[in-house]
Amino acid sequence: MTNRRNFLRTTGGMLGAAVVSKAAMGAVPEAALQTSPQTQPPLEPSNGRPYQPVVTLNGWTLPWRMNNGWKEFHLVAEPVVRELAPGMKTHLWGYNGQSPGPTLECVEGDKVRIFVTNKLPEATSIHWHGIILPNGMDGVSGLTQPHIPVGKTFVYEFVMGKSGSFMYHPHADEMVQMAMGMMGSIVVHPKNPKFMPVDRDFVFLLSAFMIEPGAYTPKVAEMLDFNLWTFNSRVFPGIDAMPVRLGDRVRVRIGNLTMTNHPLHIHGHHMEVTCTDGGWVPKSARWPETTIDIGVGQVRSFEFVADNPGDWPLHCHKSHHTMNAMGHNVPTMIGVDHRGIAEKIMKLVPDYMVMGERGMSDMSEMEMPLPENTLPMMTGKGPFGPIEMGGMFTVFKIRDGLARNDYKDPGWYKHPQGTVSYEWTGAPLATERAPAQAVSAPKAREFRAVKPSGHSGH
Ligand SMILES: [Cu+2]
Repeated sequence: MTNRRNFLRTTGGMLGAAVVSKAAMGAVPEAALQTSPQTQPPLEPSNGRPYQPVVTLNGWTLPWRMNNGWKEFHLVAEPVVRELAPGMKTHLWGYNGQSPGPTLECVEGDKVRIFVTNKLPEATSIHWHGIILPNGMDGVSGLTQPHIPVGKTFVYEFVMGKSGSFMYHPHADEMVQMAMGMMGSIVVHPKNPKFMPVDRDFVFLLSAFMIEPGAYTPKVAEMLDFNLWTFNSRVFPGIDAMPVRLGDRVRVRIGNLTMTNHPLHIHGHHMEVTCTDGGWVPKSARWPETTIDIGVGQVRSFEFVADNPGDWPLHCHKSHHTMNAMGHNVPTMIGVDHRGIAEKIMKLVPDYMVMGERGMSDMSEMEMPLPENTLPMMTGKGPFGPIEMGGMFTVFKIRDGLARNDYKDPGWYKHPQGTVSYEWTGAPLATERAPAQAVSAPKAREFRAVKPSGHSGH
């Protein structure tokens, strides 16, 4: 996929090996590589302080090595191919084979040394978003350091001072490099593993792309009109489900590197924001929510107790953000009877299809020829039929009896008898409506202002 002759590789199957030990002391550590877009199992720490590792949704954690008390990571900025969902591959820029890059996991107080090698066609740098560090390690090219030229490796050294969830992204030609998918998560675990413990801990980033139907590369100059809204550069149905054991305390850490806010909504549970990228929220300051708005450049971590079994969505509540590539100039055709017109057009264009006359649900089932490398607008199949979603949508699969570290998809929920919405098959229900008023002219029907009758006649 990419030219990486200078680096030894680890493959997806070898990621359990946490220590990159082959590189000689004093040399640059190996750059681990991941090409699978599937969620990788948590990377148990094999050295340093213990912690409960996170699971990166449709991603992975970067292995490290210990070197004289320093935790050493190696990030490689490079062009990557990312599958957004089965049926669509995109040409992005990322780190170590994927966009977003791997999650960096540390413990409060860790001394980290991060090697950053630039294999992009232009200069770059990395900003450690939310981490408090010496100014010269902040990664702002031109301001706090020279750009990392093409082909060169720079070293960042600092202490991960405060536990929480953070991000990393370029601070060089940011508009292009972030629009091309360059970003990653940083999780710093508390020194005391008993502080705010959870059973399942997920992390992912929000990003957005404008990729014209049939194209492979995002339009980097786009500002508002994105058509693919992603969790970790994946769209539903390509976003993995989050399996959760009944009764687990669950934490989800979400960072937003798009150009708009995203109100993330969960079903079946109440959650509380327990951490921001500024720090932990004191218990007395939390309140229950079902939707939390994640602003641009923010990280929010929420927690809930998974006490309600089932398949429960987690999705952005901006409805356009749960769609895949859609044309934004589609007129609303609801209620328009265009049977006669369709017949005439079909004489000229035999494949012509009329859309939207009864809503857009047809889109999720229709076998319409799409341009190559383009996903249907609404998709995903559930146990009861089409789910009619895309973009920022996934499901917590809360089940009794999962093993502690079991992240395998348990399949669809089997509802206990009598707990699923059902069709009314009894006698037709009489509908009482207000009696229609006799109105003579149609124009009077649409805009009728009724003035309050005053008492002036008395
Ligand atoms: Cu959204």
